[in-house]
Amino acid sequence: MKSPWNICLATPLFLLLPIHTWASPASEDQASARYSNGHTCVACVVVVSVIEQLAQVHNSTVEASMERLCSYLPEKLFLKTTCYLVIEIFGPDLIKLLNTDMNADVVCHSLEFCKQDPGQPLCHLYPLPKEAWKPTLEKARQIVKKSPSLKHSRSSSDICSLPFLARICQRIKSAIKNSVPFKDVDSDKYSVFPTLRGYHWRGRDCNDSNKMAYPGRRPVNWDIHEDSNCNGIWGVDPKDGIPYEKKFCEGSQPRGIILLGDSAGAHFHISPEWLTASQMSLKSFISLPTALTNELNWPQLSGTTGFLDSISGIKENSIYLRLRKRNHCNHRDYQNISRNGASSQNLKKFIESLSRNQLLDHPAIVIYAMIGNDVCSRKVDPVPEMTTPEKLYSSIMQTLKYLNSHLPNGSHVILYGLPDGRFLWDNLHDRYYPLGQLNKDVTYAHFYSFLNCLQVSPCHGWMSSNKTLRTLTSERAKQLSHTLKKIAASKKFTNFDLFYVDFDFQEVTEEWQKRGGQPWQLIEPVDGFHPNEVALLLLADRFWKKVQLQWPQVLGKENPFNPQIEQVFGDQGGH
Ligand SMILES: *[C@@H]1O[C@H](CO)[C@@H](O)[C@H](O)[C@H]1NC(C)=O
Ligand SMILES: *[C@@H]1O[C@H](CO)[C@@H](O)[C@H](O)[C@H]1NC(C)=O
Ligand SMILES: *[C@@H]1O[C@H](CO)[C@@H](O)[C@H](O)[C@H]1NC(C)=O
Ligand SMILES: *[C@@H]1O[C@H](CO)[C@@H](O)[C@H](O)[C@H]1NC(C)=O
Ligand SMILES: CC(=O)N[C@H]1CO[C@H](CO)[C@@H](O)[C@@H]1O
Repeated sequence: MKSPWNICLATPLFLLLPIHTWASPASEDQASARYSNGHTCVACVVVVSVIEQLAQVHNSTVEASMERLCSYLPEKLFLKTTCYLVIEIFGPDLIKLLNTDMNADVVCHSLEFCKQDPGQPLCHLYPLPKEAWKPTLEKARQIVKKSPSLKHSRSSSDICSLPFLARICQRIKSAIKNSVPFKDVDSDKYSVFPTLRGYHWRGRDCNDSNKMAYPGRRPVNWDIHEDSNCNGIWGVDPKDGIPYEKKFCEGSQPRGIILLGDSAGAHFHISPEWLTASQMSLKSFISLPTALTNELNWPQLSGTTGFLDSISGIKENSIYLRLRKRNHCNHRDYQNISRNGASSQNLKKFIESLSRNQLLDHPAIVIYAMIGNDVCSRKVDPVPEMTTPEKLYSSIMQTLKYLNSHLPNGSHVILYGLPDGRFLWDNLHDRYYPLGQLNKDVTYAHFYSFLNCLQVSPCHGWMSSNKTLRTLTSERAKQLSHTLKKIAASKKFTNFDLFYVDFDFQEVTEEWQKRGGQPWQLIEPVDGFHPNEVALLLLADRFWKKVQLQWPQVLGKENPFNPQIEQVFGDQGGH
């Protein structure tokens, strides 16, 4: 759930090695150097594996395989250019090493992308080579030493510091910055630009020259002249002179949906095609530039605020789309306030980006879903890092007070519990990891232990072969869920009512199995951690059904004018 790790792992391209250096969150702990080294190592092993496997799949030379990888990458964000540059730098070493049958672990250690610190264990993804590790590595080092290629690799832990690449890094950074025109993404809340936390994250702004027009507000003057709430309904019915907004929406109790979530809520996803040599083609990387500018989240497809039809072929819709279907006056009224790495403890740092005016706006449904980071950490001993029930209690009360002073009266807040993440290990540990499928040599158990060894796992507690630890993590998650449940049952707030729902992955798994699926198919294959799109949509479905049954007032009534709205306004201008 921590973004830099994720971004690095996402990169069957060298270019992205540098990205973590500016995508890092503010975690300034002392181990952050090791953390960053860990990412570099993961990225190196992934990239070298992909090159090696492309050569195997196409029965080609290492050189041809590097060329092939670069040729698949899009031009955008200088991905292709950088790829060619990087093979220029590292290609000669890679060719020699891979031609002497060194595997990705050995290659990355000999190029010093991976380092074994004194007193630390040796971290490797693949099973250790048959001959002893030390002589093999020594042999590899000799090969690299004799190599005519640049001496840069000695300090390659941050590729951006290579003189050669510094300029490119700069250009990529500014390219990313410049793709957010006009508006400052931090101060401004709605946007007409899809990524960099634009409308993939919140309802699209409908009038850029009017700051007072935004999704979710109560209409100004019944939107006779313009669409002040961006729901696509405005103007006057020429037949009777009644404003459409009044005719169709008055008394329909419009409401928005706001998610306070973590990377699961934002729908974190690394496409397995980016690292599966056997399926790799030009098409594989089309979505990469967009994904990178969204911090590898796909909120437009997420379970809560997603608005695109799912590509997974599943018919369930996001909660936003359901609310919109129920009452077309809710069109565009969604906000994700989700962050990779978010937890109850750091939510206060970004909850201010929630945008709701108590006096001017419609009520909102706020879903609080911090489903992992309170018990997940990458540390060797994750237990002391976990949020305690006491700490959770006080930070949730703070959050709720904040919400009470920002949400319009009549809002609803729903607290999600934490899942029991033991399903990860139980369903994945003996399955092959994407990089291990070709040669049947790397399972998720290997992958997890590689991440734990490097201390970059998004959730050491659950992604671990240590059963005691997995159980401890689940126990803490259960205590935290219990705390949330207790708060929901006992606390009252003036501007919203408060509910609790379990994060019941078991139910979702059962539903999926009823449809003929397997539990492992609900987990993101590359990170082996996040619920995938299907899981998120099934969860949204469970959520919707529970709420409809127990607290129908949260969802509001079906708007009888929906067919007329469709007739007059069509698709209401997109989301
Ligand atoms: C792979 O390529 C080599 C040399 O081009 C050739 O001798 C060999 O038969 C090929 N193997 C397969 C499985 O195609
Ligand atoms: C956008 O807002 C401006 C300023 O309020 C207004 O003059 C204009 O008509 C609006 N445009 C549309 C398309 O509603
Ligand atoms: C909020 O609305 C409820 C009715 O929905 C009303 O009883 C209550 O007085 C309102 N509270 C405030 C602070 O306006
Ligand atoms: C397993 O985890 C527990 C709890 O963190 C720890 O006390 C124990 O030493 C671990 N066992 C091994 C073999 O690492
Ligand atoms: C929490 C969070 O990241 N919210 C973002 C949602 O999107 C807006 C812009 O569209 C950002 O400014 C927020 O930071």
